[in-house]
Amino acid sequence: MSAPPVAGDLAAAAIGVLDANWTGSYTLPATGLYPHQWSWDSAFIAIGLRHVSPERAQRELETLLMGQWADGRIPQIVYDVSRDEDYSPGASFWRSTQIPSAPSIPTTGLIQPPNHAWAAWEVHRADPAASPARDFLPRVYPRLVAWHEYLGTRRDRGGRGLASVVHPWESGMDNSPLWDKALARVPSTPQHEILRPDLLHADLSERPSEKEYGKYFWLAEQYRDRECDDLRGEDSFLMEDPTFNALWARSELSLASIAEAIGRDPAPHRVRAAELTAALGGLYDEELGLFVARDVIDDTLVRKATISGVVPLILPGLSQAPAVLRTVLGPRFLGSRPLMVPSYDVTAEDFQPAQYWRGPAWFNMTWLVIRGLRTHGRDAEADALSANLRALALEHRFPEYVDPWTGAPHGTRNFSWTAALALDLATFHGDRR
Ligand code: 2M8
Repeated sequence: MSAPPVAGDLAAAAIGVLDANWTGSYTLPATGLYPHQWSWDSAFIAIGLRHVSPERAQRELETLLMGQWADGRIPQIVYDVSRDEDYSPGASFWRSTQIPSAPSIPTTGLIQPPNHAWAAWEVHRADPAASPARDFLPRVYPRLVAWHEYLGTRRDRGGRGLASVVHPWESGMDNSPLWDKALARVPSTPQHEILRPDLLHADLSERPSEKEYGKYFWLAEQYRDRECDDLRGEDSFLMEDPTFNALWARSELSLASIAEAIGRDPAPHRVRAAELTAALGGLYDEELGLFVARDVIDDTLVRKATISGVVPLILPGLSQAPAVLRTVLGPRFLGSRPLMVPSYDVTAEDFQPAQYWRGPAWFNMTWLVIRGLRTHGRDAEADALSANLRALALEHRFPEYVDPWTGAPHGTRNFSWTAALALDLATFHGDRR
């Protein structure tokens, strides 16, 4: 099956970015700021790449899976050691190859949100004839099952059937206001020198602060020093995040489809998806009308309205969907008439329209909200967001994130998931299902 036609200029420009960032076996998130392979970036990238070359999209995911650990975890970053000076913390910080359960390729010990099985299924669907020829699904299925098993066995630290993240980086939303209270307990004095090569590529005002970086390094050191073993040592940061767990549930539904396609039993995956969807109810905040994070260490809910709390809309059969739809369309988010979905409640006192995960609109999160709106029959709103996302991506050279109202670009440019997801929305079967 050949890829469907996509809107001319945008498709050409997006493919240009993906080609420029392609290393031959995976795609860099951005050539300067992010010089290695990132986990959830690669899954979003594969969702766009499938329209250009399903084989390349398969390769993207399979290269990432080469970094999988024996315990099933898919690491946050798979390092290119030739560029170890260009990003910190690098391979020399993690020393993962000295850990028995880690692979021979250097990686971080942390993880990122589990959108991979969802991406694998979308990649397969883009070319259902060629995919079996390469045995794509039978090859990735056991690895994706092991990944989800890792989450279920090693990361259900709260005992409520949800996975916890042990570091803000694991959420993908590094300095989200959801982590502020928990981070207040974390020292900002790591042993390791805090290097900031990221500041060569983005202004400090658009990146986490020095103090936040101190805490990130401190937490990373603690985890590294216990050989990234989840079952030993104490956690200083342990949070249940709505988007992380919603992506896990969505990916379980995709694992069910994959299982069915290769003659395996889909039922356990459907059961787990339903259990996760039900368990998310424990993060629901009735008053705010969305999901919030739980601090597992002091067993409190962090009652802040962030985009993470509306992403569970990607789940069919979400009982809270009517209220969450009202919230995302209301004054805290789309009711303020932004061009894309702000990452944080625009009515909050500490909302910042240009500061990383504390207000700006992100292309991956807006793409997830578009999918959520379509899942619950809100096509008109999804169409409007999709049009804005595509226009802003092209106009500003595929920025990392934008001011929600003006669309002013921030962070790095020629950012891969922005290109991939804009490309996905520009294709017929990317935006409508
Ligand atoms: C950002 O996170 C990295 C650490 O993983 C960083 O700030 O250096 C986040 O936006 C994250 O979601 C993303 O996966 C990563 C690479 O694009 O960059």
